[in-house]
Amino acid sequence: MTQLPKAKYRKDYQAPEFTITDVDLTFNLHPTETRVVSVLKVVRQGNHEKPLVLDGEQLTLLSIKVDGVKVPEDSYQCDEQNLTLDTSLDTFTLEIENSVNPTANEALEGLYLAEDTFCTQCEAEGFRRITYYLDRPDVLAKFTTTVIADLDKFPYVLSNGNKIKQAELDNGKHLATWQDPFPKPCYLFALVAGNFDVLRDKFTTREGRSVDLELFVDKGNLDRADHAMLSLKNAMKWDEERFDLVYDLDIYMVVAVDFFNMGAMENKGLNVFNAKYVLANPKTATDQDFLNVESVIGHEYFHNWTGNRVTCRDWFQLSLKEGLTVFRDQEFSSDLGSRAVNRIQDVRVIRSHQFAEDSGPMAHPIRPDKVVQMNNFYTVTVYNKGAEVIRMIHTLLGETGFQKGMKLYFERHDGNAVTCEDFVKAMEDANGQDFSVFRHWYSQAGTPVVTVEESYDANAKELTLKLKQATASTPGQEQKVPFHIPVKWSAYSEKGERLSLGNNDVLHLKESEASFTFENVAEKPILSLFDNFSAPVKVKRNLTDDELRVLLAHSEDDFSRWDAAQSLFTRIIEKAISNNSEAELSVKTIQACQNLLRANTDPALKALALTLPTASTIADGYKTIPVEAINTQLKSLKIQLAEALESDFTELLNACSSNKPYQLNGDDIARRQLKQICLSYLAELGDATVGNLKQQFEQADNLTDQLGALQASVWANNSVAEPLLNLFEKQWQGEKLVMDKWFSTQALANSEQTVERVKSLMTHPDFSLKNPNRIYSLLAAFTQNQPQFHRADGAGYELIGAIIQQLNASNPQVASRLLSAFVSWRRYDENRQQLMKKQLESLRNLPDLASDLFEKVESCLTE
Ligand code: B3K
Ligand code: ZN
Repeated sequence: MTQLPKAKYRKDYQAPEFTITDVDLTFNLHPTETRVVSVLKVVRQGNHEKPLVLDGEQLTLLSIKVDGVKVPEDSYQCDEQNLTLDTSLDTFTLEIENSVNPTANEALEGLYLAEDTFCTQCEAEGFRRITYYLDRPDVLAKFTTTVIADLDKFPYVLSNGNKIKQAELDNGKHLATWQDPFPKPCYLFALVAGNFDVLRDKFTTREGRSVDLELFVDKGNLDRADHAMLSLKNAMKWDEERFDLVYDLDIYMVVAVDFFNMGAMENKGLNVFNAKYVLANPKTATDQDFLNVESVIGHEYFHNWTGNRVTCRDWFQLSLKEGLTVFRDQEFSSDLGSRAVNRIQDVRVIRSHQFAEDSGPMAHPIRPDKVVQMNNFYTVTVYNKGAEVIRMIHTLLGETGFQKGMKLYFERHDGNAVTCEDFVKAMEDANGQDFSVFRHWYSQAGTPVVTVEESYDANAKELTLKLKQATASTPGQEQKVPFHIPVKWSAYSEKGERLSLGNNDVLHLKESEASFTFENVAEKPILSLFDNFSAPVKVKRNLTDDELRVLLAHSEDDFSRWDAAQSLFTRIIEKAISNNSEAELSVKTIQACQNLLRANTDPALKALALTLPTASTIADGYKTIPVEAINTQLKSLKIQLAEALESDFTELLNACSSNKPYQLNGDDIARRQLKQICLSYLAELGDATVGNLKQQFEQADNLTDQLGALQASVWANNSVAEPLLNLFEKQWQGEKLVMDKWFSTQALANSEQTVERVKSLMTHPDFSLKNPNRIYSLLAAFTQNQPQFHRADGAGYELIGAIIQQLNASNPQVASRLLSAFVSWRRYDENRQQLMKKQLESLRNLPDLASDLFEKVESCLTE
């Protein structure tokens, strides 16, 4: 690092001085010296005679020509970040030749070669590692791309758009030329070259146009590609039906690769996917994997309109495409599967991860104001809280109003690079609404806390509800103004009958405090508030346990039923921690759980309601996180529930186990999920369940059941754990994606041996520090193991700290993800704080600290 990385501010946005209208790229692929020739049509936008400043990093410049004439060396400057060309021309053709080294590229950003596949990743700012360019999303150009490669090793050479030419060349090479008719920013550029098996299909749009669908997978993996293809066709159809959006090219390609930093990438017409979000068959993928494939395939497809056709003006606007597209993929999964289950899982992500981000030193609004390294802002805040904000707009406008807003948004902005403000404005204008208070969700970070006070006047038959909101300060935002918080509600009698108190089912809290009065209320009602998690807030409210049990049994909102169970469990744990006593499970709560298990309710909802809150969700309620106490109490509560409900669990386990062959459908998924919960409770009762676990492991015809038995036994420290781990390893060695689950299962075990075990697993033949999936499955999983990562002797911190140092040089993006585990360091006790701080400080002292890590370390250590 020659200079310290610098922050960029949203307020400093300036339109580009130049734009590029057409790009003609030629790649001569070579493992260590790929040549890139780029011919750009450049047009001046500003009035002044400013130089043209292109972005470029880690490139070797070979030549530069303007309008066909070589530029003399004194007319341009080239440093580590920019190529600056002095010119007074307003329109000209710029031809640049440079080379890159794809083999040396372990950061997996730009053009890289990994396991015999050339692949690119350009979002956010990776295109500048391919060639010199205006690497910003508000420069939209038409791309034509020619790729030349060895025919033998790389029979498929792909890029965006339609293939307009292909030819065999001398010396064993071949070429293909691709043309993308839609102007796009360079972050949507993609190139792939390799040898694949291809699954082909077609989709006919509602206009009757036929689209070729091609799915490229590693040789031998065709039997794992069907589900992704089916999901793609479902997504295309769903987007037509629900959002009135039709696909626009004649071909849609998806390539699955093994080396990828994230989940997938929505490059125009050529998605690149992490193989774990494509490959799935019952033996090698769990039910959750199948659902993830559907959701990520959907997500990337939906970007074609929300992201690609209408893109972001600058990277501060990332949530414009990500929040909206997550909302769309959530709705897709909910329309195709169980709405309640999807909603609950989405809320779990917010509560376990987003709330923590909002209360730490990296807290940022869904539209950040300040960024050092953009890759650090692909966060649960921008994505998932961003989707919650879109969902609130949907709640305010209803489906019809929301779709009216979407229509206007596309009418106004198709083909442009725009801002979050443009989106909100379209929603407002299409519906004649005023969102001035609502906009604060875009500008303010932090999680609002809503305090609820209720009073019932039996004489006047009046219920008064007083709501207050407050949001703690976050870095750079001392004072907060009130948010517009939609509060969806329903009301019940003590017996659980639904009461109707007026016809408005959403209250609007727009000030720091507001009162709502309900008249003609015959008896004191139990209000179910924030039904369907209608706003991403924390709620402080004094419901009695009896009232919570009524909501658990009777709320018509499945989310609220689940939430009531979570509140009951959280209370038990918090009480035990504050009294320094054992968790106390009351007879009435046992009864309530038993009633739920015996009720005629969706088995998946039963499973979710009986899943205890995560350690990180509980931790969120504390200023200083009591690591040991949380985990001791969670364990004790789990054992007590297992003992109290043993016969119900056993009965349900048997009822849910079937001899029918595996099928992927909602009912069977739900049944397997409930079975797994029963098994995980029963496993806590010691070796009594050994038979069940071993039996299920051995007889399973699918990975969901097999892995379920393995996890239950390992996490309950059962005596069959080691034998099953060995069997699993023997069966799946070499199957990388399956072995990832074997790594995670061990990394998540709450055992004093886990740190040592993780260290020794790093030498396993299936592990590699070069592959992000392996790092996530073993090391990132380990950081989620609260008691073991946060071991009081610091062994967990040392292990991960050392890995981050190592990855700083090779793959800073992945290193930065691991660093997230240290970001909340001030929330721990003094001893742990010192140990975590030590790791942060030694990172800060690294001579070549990557900007990704620099940004997080600095914000962590700032007083
Ligand atoms: N847009 C990509 C994420 C790119 C991340 C760059 N560090 C995937 C997605 O959200 O669809
Ligand atoms: Zn996305």
